[in-house]
Amino acid sequence: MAEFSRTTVTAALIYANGPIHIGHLAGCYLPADIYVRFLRLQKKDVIFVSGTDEHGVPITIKAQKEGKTPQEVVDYYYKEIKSSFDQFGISFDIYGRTSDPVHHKISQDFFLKLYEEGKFVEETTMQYFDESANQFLADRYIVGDCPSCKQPGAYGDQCEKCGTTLSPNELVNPKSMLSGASPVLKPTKNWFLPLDQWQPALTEYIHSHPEWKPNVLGQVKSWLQDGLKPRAMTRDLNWGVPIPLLGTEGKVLYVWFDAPIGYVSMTSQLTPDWETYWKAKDSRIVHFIGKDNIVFHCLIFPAMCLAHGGYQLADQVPANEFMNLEGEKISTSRNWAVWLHEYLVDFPGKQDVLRYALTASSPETKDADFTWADFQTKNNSELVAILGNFVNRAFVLIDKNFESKVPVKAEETGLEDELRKALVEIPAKLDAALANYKFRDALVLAMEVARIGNKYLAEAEPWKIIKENPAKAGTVLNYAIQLVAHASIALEPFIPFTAERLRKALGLEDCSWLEIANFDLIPAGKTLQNPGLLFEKIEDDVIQKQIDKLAQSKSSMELAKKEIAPIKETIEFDDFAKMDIRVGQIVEASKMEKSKKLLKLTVDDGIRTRTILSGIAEFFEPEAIVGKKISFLANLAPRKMMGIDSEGMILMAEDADGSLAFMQPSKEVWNGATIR
Ligand code: B3M
Ligand code: ZN
Repeated sequence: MAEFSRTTVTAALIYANGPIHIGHLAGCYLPADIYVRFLRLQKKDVIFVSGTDEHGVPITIKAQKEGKTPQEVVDYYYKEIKSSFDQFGISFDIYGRTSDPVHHKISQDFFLKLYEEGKFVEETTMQYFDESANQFLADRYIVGDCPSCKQPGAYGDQCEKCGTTLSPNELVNPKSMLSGASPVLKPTKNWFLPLDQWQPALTEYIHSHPEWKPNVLGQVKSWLQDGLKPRAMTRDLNWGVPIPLLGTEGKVLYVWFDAPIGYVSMTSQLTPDWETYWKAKDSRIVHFIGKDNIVFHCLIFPAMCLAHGGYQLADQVPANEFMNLEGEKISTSRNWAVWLHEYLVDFPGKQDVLRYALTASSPETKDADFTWADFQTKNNSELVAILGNFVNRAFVLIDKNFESKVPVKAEETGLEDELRKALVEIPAKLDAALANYKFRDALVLAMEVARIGNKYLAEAEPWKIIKENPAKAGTVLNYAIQLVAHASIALEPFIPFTAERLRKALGLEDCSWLEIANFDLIPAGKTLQNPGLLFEKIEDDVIQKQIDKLAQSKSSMELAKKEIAPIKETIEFDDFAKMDIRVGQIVEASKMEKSKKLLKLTVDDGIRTRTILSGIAEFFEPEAIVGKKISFLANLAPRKMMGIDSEGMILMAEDADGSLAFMQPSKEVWNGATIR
């Protein structure tokens, strides 16, 4: 491997359209952070760059759903996402945003250079257009059946069921996400990057990296095998980086064009030396991403960089597979997720526990599964029982018997040779695992330090020998403290909050990775500050609460899936016109004796008041609905119920859970207004 002078580590720019969950953390941010912390401990020159992706259809769709502007959506989630990352100790050197003017400028310059050098193909193509919304339907604005797996619900850019990358024109039965209507084709001009022309160079690039993970190479090679096609780098949309050319109103750069340039623009906000980190031959670039972003980082962005010239291509793209939750795919829409902001409320101060559990079952080579039971076991049987127990015993015994000062090494117990032998093997192995992006293995190796310590104390039993041979007990505790120090370094990348507490307790504030090679890190006589219990047991009821929370998501989903009644048989307009539906106002309401269901309402219909009996008593208190504007069928033949004439029918919507809602006018209208 070539020698590199510096490393640029990026973690995917997540869309700023929702909060983050454990899948995001496990998929890309945690491994990236572990890797960066490892390099920093080695005193390597490294920068860690990430931020939010604030463009593209995912943002505008969210904005439409929430009745907000795209800017409002990204402003809100940028803050929320950044704060979650901060609290979990994801130690970015810069966390930027693609809506930043600096980013707009750098991506426009990138585009212009390609444009001026004739690297794009301008093409007018027929694109789907929603006539009622007056908008072209790029990417996720269009859904249909996947041409590959035939399943419905595939998006214009990708089928999430089978993973195939698509273009809108390939969808079978396309429908607009905006109106549900079948879209029409309309001509529009866009700029395409002829990926086909870059295929030979990309093939060579990929073949020069046989060390990449099989899951990454697999996807990339299958793309190359299918043959790359030109891909539009612009979109007919009004949210994004404007195309820096005249006469392109209503068009922006494709979000996957500007987003990876975001890594560069964010670097430029971090250091005036930004070009070195991206262009110097001795700079190494590593992209941490999830598996759904592989093609963009391994083929499309490299093609852009080759077309532009001057940029280094990524040396590694250690993409992870997905983290599932309790055996099912994490899903935002189904609320099947563990949200970081909720975890922080439910488990305050326990960020390291989640970091630990997620790393221990990281989806490095295949999809993995997070379960609450496993989380509890990882905490109780490993963090508490091994690391916490070992550290606590060492500090408490030194507090009690040696006035909190590290005792000197004197007579040994006979166990020390084996201990040293076991420890000596760890640094090189740990180094290799981390350098090769094997974070699960690395965590096991780092924990091995604590395991060795725990076993040593259990076998040497200093609490027993302290009476008759304090010097020997002192030796054991000196060894134990050295092991605590080693653990604090080895575990730093994984559980940095705990590691910091340990280093503070030991007074080992500035330490580097290489020191792990010397055994004695803490001199005898040094005063220690007992850090207290590092971890606490997590009880069953706490875990049960989380499981119940998920069960609730599931049951509300099931309710929502409750069958939607089929549409009734077609009627003529005349049939509809026979119904006289009006706006009225409830002026009185009371319970009907002997009826659980019925309320007796007096409704002002604009002409007079009339009595309507309505089966809504289970859902509304009479006092609460007096004064409400409602819709009712005014010309329904009167019906006698429980001795009272009911003159009409209140219109109600029935929700998935069976609850009812009044149909109310969206603005104040007069009583008696007709509804048609
Ligand atoms: N925003 C997709 C995602 O959040 C996209 C990543 C961009 S990385 C340059 O998964
Ligand atoms: Zn499919």
